[in-house]
Amino acid sequence: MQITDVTIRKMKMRMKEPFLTSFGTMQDKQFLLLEVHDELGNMGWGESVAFDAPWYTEETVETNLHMLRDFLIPLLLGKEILHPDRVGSLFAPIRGNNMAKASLECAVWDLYAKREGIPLAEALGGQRQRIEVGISIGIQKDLVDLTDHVQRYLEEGYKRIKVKIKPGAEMDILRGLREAFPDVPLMADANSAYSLDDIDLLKRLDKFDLLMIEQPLAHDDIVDHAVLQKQMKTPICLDESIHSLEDVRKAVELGSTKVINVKIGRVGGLSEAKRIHDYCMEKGVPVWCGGMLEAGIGRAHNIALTSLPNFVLPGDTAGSSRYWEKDIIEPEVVVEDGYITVPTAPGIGFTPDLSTIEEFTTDIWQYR
Ligand code: OSB
Ligand code: MG
Repeated sequence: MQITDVTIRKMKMRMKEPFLTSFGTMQDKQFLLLEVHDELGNMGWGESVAFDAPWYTEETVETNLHMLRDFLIPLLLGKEILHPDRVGSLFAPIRGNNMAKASLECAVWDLYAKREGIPLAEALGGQRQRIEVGISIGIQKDLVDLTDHVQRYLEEGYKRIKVKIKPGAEMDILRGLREAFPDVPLMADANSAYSLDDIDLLKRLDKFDLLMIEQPLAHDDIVDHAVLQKQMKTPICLDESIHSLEDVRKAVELGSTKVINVKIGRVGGLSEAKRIHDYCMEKGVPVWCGGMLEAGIGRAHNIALTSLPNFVLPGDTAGSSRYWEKDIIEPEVVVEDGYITVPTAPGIGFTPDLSTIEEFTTDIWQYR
């Protein structure tokens, strides 16, 4: 197949509720949507998960635009592509910028699956008909508010609760939640807010019987996490530190992590995500699919990936209504009894809702 043209849309969508983490607050979400076409008139969609500001990784909406326009799209246009797994090698001369690469690679995967007439999940080797989902709850005003949120999401069926923590806002929160919900699968995500100076405090979190603690230490560390893991019972899960299969291999060999949060954008695309999945499965390391507050297109790619067999823990891919008044796909992503049904239509299996997409588009560029 050949990619003959690419459209980039800059989008702005307001989330129903602001999302607070140890690194900041998000509510008005700006992101890029990509549409690729082939020589036969097929179409594929991708969504960049880069945020406005470089507080999660160094990429932003603007750096993605620059990379796509000046490097990645020119490398892709007009090339004969036998399989989406080959897109990564076309991008190999460009260092880093994984979210930009992933947005385009995911669009090629969608297009490829549509061309083959099969669901994206099947194209990736997925086997599940439905996936189990959890929810990630941002930092709230107080414990009462947080407890209300947890209660509501449990009633909606979510299978696992993740809460954000930061220094000084962890002990009381986790103790309070454990008292209110003694048996709920619970985990905490620190988004790199601690250091080894906090090791005594982190060790005391063991008593809350958490499923795991996500990225407690620096965003670029795998060495200190190994030191911490040796002294903590709670499994450490790496998020920010993982950008490739090589990162996973080193972290697993060092003993820095017992669980991997796979985010398609952070690792540069679905092909690398699948390689990480396969390696972890062989090593007996469970994985789950993280989230980046995606709109429907990104969410659809996450669902397809999560259908692979070693995604054995509930991911952060919540239903559309958790984030948006109106999502950009039809039908919207629905969570029932804690599960999302993996679509069976070709490609991502959801239809982009063009009028809603237009409503939230603030800029548009075309390349051919
Ligand atoms: O660390 O997993 C994270 C949101 C934005 C940036 C980083 C993270 C998150 C989440 C929310 O935890 C996941 C989601 O609901 O999409
Ligand atoms: Mg995280």
